[in-house]
Amino acid sequence: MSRSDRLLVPYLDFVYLWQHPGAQAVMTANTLPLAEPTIVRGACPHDCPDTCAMLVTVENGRATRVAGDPDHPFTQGFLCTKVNRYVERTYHPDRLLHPMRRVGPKGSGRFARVSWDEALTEVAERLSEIARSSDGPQAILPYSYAGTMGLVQSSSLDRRFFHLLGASMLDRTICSMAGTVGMRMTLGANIGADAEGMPESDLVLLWGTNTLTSNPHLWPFVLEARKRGAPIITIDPLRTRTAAQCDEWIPIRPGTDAALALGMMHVLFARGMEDRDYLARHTLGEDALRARVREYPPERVATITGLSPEAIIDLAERYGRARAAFIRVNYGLQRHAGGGMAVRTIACLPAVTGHWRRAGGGVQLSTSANFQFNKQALERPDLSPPVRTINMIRLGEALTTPDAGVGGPPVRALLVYNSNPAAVAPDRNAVLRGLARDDLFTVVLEHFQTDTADWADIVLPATTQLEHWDIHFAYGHHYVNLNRPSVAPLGEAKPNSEIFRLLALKMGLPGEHFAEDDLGLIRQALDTNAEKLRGVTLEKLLERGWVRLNVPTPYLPFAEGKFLTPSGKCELYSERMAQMGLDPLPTFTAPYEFPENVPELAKRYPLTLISSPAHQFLNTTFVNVEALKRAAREPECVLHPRDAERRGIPVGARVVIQNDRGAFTAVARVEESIREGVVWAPSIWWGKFAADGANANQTTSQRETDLGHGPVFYDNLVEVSLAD
Ligand SMILES: Nc1nc2c(c(=O)[nH]1)N[C@H]1C(S)=C(S)[C@@H](COP(=O)(O)OP(=O)(O)OC[C@H]3O[C@@H](n4cnc5c(=O)[nH]c(N)nc54)[C@H](O)[C@@H]3O)O[C@H]1N2
Ligand SMILES: Nc1nc2c(c(=O)[nH]1)N[C@H]1C(S)=C(S)[C@@H](COP(=O)(O)OP(=O)(O)OC[C@H]3O[C@@H](n4cnc5c(=O)[nH]c(N)nc54)[C@H](O)[C@@H]3O)O[C@H]1N2
Ligand SMILES: [Mo]
Repeated sequence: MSRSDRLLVPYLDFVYLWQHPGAQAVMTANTLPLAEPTIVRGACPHDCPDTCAMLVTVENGRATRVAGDPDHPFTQGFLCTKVNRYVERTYHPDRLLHPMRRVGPKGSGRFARVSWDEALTEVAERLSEIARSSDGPQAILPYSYAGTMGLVQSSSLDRRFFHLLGASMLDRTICSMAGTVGMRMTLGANIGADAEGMPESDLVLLWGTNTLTSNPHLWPFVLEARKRGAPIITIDPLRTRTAAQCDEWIPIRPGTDAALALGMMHVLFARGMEDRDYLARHTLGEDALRARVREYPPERVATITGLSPEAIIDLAERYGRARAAFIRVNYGLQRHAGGGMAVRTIACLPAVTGHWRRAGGGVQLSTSANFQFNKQALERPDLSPPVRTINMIRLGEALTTPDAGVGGPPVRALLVYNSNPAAVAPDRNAVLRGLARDDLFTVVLEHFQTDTADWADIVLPATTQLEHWDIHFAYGHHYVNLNRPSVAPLGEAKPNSEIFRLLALKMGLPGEHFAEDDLGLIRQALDTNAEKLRGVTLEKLLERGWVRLNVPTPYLPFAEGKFLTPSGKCELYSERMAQMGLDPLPTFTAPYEFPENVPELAKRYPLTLISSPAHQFLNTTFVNVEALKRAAREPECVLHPRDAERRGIPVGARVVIQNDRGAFTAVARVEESIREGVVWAPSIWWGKFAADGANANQTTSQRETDLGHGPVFYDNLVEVSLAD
């Protein structure tokens, strides 16, 4: 059997299986157990820029190995620490395999098995009752994020279901919106330089990103650039494992990146290092920007950023001398009050120096806006009546003090899928108070009994990526990936799409909106005239697993200007921001909890807590995979030796990290790998795995960023003290 035949067999099986749902047992028994191992092409579903092409080995109907596709230009044949454990995660003894109904008090985690029919009937009845009540359907709130980034399992029939119901909308802001809007205001869309051009770069800035942890498949491109002579610099308050591998670490104070970028532009203009031709042709507001950056001389920027004036000048000069500097920003640096402005300000740099002209030059936060799938057809927003929108980062408020925040009826039903809000949402104490409400009906679609599932009334078992179809965009490269199922659903698990199909049927919603099967939905996503999707067909995806967007390699989006803003220029000055009542020019916006601006608070809580991703976890996914949990040891925090000494905290001591919002405990590590005044708590732990049941989000706030209504997870003052 050729390799492609071996790829085809499970595909045909599953086409058949999906068209004949009752045939599952027969199919599994008769056709899947091929004598020789079969390799099925899949895609990693996780919320990560890399969206890997995965090869799944199946033997006797069981997945035995996952590997990176060596042919995929970005994945390059390897998977990360976490996804290498995907088989272990899939067959984990704790997988949820059948629907369950709560039998103990709320939050007790006591459940009893029920049939799908019982579970769906109960959900349908409760939702119908709420929709008919005087509170109306807006008392129902979906809560989902990117547990899987596949379009079919994250934003297709689920959306249609809630739209037809007239449920409240959810503003999905928890990660990327501040930076996304910052990019839109400046470049016109959240797109940027192509990682595949990075080898041509002569200077790489990893700015607010822990590449080796959060975007590891970029690393080979970083190394290639370095091999050809480019210095690699990390700008981060922590000397992360990435910073440790770089040529230089610039330990900036949290939340001050815009000031650094303004200071760099000050030096660039003062030294005449700008590209006048690029500025004249392709930007709007050059004179206003020149005037603005005059307010940010290196001495002032040094005070704000905690760096020396020399370091700022040196960085600016190196940036100015480079011909094609590649700035990789990521979402870490935008989790502060001024996150949108910070990303926007950094995004002005390559227009000042004209680096966009050359391969390897420019800035990348994301590539996602290039993937212009037909989302209208998939999600059908037109089916919804006008309804309120609730910001997902303010779930605590929405559940506990509806009048103070969102207005409208109280939230009486919460349907959670692809997310674990009881652990990931800020101000966890408020969230848990909300989830504990006896009058709240909570349904959780999950793989595992997470912190959130513990609060459910009904738990529904969902399939993993090995068990369902999907199609994927990416936010760190330019390839569409297809995911084929490689094994039959475990136990009674069902894909999210199927669960919403069945629920719609139970509730008597118009069947025509739920008629397509999952492959039909994939076809719909691809059914578009969008230029960049030209040539990306299901046939090619089935054959190869992935297809490059219709863009050159490397893709130079702004080599000749053609920005996607209203003016068609890089908007150094943004009229749209002026209309929003914001500063139309790049500026430094201090964090909410910037010590010198809040001296009283800073006296009690002098340290800034950064709770960015642990290497072994993907948000809260994989925390329950034994090997990874063991590698991450236990909830820890890293303190600078002087901060530890001042508090009498020895290495290995158990400490309490707290502020007025809440507290959690961790074991102290004391290292020079962090700026003084900053604490790092690798995250996101499941509360239930911690001795005190708490995690870092006990201390984070529900406040919003300047742009995009995003979260401010790292804009967070705390004190650390010895636990008794
Ligand atoms: N292993 C792993 N990979 C992941 C994830 C995960 O949980 N685990 N999460 C995925 C998700 S959802 C996302 S959004 C991406 C996030 O990708 P990244 O943004 O790369 O990840 P973070 O670790 O959140 O942030 C990167 C770094 O920003 C630094 N930082 C914090 N505040 C500031 C600041 O004000 N200025 C500067 N310059 N640096 C700052 C932190 O110290 C951290 O080292 O990663 C994805 N990849
Ligand atoms: N303190 C702090 N908090 C943070 C962050 C931080 O850095 N610090 N990072 C923030 C960021 S960037 C993000 S993106 C959010 C992430 O928050 P979430 O999107 O909630 O991410 P996860 O915690 O990984 O939870 C995803 C859940 O979806 C489930 N899941 C996966 N696939 C499927 C499926 O096909 N069907 C169903 N029904 N379920 C599925 C997984 O089992 C998992 O429990 O967290 C945010 N919270
Ligand atoms: Mo994220």
